[in-house]
Amino acid sequence: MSDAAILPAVDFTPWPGALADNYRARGFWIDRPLTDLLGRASEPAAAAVICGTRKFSYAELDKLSSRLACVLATRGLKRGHTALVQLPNVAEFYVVFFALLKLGVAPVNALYSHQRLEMTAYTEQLRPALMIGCGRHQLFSSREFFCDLQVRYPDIQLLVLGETEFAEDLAMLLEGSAQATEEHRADFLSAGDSPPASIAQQVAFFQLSGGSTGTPKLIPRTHNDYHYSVRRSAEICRLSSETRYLCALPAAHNFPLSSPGALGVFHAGGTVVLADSPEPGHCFDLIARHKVTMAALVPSAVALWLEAHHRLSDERPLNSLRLLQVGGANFAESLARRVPAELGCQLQQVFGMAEGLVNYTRLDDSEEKIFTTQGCPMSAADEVRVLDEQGRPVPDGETGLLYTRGPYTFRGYYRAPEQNARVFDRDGFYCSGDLVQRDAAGYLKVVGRVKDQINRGGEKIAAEEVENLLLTHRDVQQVALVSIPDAGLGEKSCACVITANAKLKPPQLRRYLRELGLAEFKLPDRFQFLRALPLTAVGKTDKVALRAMMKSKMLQKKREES
Ligand code: OOB
Repeated sequence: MSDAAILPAVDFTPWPGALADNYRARGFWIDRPLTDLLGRASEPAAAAVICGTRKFSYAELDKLSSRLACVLATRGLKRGHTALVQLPNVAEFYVVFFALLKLGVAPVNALYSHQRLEMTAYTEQLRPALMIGCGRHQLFSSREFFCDLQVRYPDIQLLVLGETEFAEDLAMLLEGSAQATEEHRADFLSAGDSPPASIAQQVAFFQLSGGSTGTPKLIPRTHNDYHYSVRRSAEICRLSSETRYLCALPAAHNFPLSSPGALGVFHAGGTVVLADSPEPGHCFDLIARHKVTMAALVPSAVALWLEAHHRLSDERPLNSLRLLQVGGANFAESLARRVPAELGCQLQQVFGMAEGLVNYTRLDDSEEKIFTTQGCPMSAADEVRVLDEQGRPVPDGETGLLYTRGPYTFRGYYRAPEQNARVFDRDGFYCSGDLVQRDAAGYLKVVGRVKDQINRGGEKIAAEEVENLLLTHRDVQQVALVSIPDAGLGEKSCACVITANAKLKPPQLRRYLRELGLAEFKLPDRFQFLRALPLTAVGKTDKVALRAMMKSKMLQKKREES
């Protein structure tokens, strides 16, 4: 790869020079591209990914991603471009991811649950040169969605994978590209290549923010920062070539991608076993069949696993499972205690964010630490401040807002100066909006949040995004979206609506949002019609009071029902 080819790059907010030097001097940033992670397996024939009945070795994953990089290069894709990708949990997700990394095209990996509205918003922000979808998804089962987009963005190209009418079959697409791959060798990186260090300082891809604003935000992640977080996570979780990791959460999410996730497993030379969903019957079967040693779940899925496991007679499908990671949302201590006792494996709590900072309980921590905290930062270079509303540090054990900066915590959302001014302080610390307590050893407990977000079983919903959409309905005068407690998911969403139309009913509003193209998980679980919204002293909607009102209404309803 020549130096001239690396000049174009996606813009992002870099780390200040002194910090970057520090991270490099301490060996956190090693100036290697993420494509490196694929090339490390000492056994190229070993299984990298198992997807249904298909098995892909490291050598195959490398070869297929190089060939796809070549096909895309012949279609005009090149370094500095971006791509919007939406694939379910299939091996092609990793083939595409590495192909784009090799080419220097920075992807956003949208969730499979995202619909027209989210995909359009990402397109508007990113202006991708390429969109990759799955023919099984509603959006890509016909050309309609893409043709609409093309009117506004005529240069965007489309690649739909799968076996439907409009889709291209990946195997066929790559067949015959072997010769061309050799010819285009100079256009892309191969696993194990040693490109100029400047590549590693660039944006590799974008993570999605859970968000608390009207539009979803993109998080640029550089090769250096992500490579480090993957290596360090793999070390903390003691991954090896023996690791067989069940990926049952959406593959694009930061947790199953890098904490240590599939990339950590590739780094260690182990095997990723893909599952469509965390549904226990399906997962237990995969665990038993492929002797899975490790899995990552959100708390609501753990509850389902415990329940399903309890119902088994004397089968022991989880025999091979050594470690269960749980993160993404508040995990009740009572459930945490049941994991080792009932599932027979070790528990690790993970408190992380797509923006960067990830905390882990360590494998040799006391049970008390593992059951009652969400771990401590993975890196010695992670700086965490717990501050009160005036920005003053709070004493250990007291509740405050989490601020952080470090070698893998981003420095700014993509092209969002206003939001960046709100969430970063003068020292470049990012405020995650979480309320935490820190103990003397640096372990954190997550006790609440100030960000206007609903955490629905680990899936994040920005209240403002749904509120803004509901306000476009002609019968909605005012609206506030708040969380309500839910036994299964931890939280669900409730839209409190003021309307003059006494005939307005929840199904109409739900249908309205669905027709706007909003992802299903963001549709309010409940609608509550009110005469007025409670206000704070400064006249803003008092969501604390509203949440309390909704909670008591629900309790009352439950009492009436029983
Ligand atoms: C993970 O990432 P995101 O970006 O989907 O969500 C981050 C937010 C955190 O700010 C916090 O509000 C919440 O999700 N969260 C937790 C938690 N882990 C995340 N709240 C309570 N307890 C936990 N253990 O969710 C994520 C990214 C990497 C690894 C793990 C989770």
